[in-house]
Amino acid sequence: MTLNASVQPNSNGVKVYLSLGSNLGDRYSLLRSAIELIGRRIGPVTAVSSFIETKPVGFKSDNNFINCAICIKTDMSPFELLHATQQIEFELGRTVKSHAGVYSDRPIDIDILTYGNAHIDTPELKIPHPQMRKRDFVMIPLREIL
Ligand code: PH2
Ligand code: MG
Ligand code: MG
Repeated sequence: MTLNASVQPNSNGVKVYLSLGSNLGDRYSLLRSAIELIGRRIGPVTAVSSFIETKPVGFKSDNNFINCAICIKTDMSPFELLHATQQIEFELGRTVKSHAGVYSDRPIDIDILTYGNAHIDTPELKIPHPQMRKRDFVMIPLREIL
């Protein structure tokens, strides 16, 4: 994929904001492992928000989430980034993918919020994340690092 100047302002990569969540297993350590793998494989992590405990939104579960937001720089294209984050989810034990807004408990979820100022609308990937502004568990950590 060729990136135009508006999404790749300099050679240090595109600035990307990610939302991370976990509500199964050792939630803090899963988030820390995900951030470590993102830094090693995808690009430097330039900001990490506080980890906040949140009640599940959009589905019923007794397992609260830990959520955070991070900022990274990456040379990956949006789809390379999507596949790299999905690979990390898989390696950290994610087995079930959400379909059409039907959610379930998960050890790790990594969502792309924004990718530079790109707008992408495909079945596989939508950027900016269509639900992000409605979700406190996304926006509270995100505002902290913006
Ligand atoms: N993620 C969802 C659905 N609901 N609720 C909380 N509190 N935190 C999440 O990360 C979360 C959610 C879909 O990915
Ligand atoms: Mg999600
Ligand atoms: Mg997700």
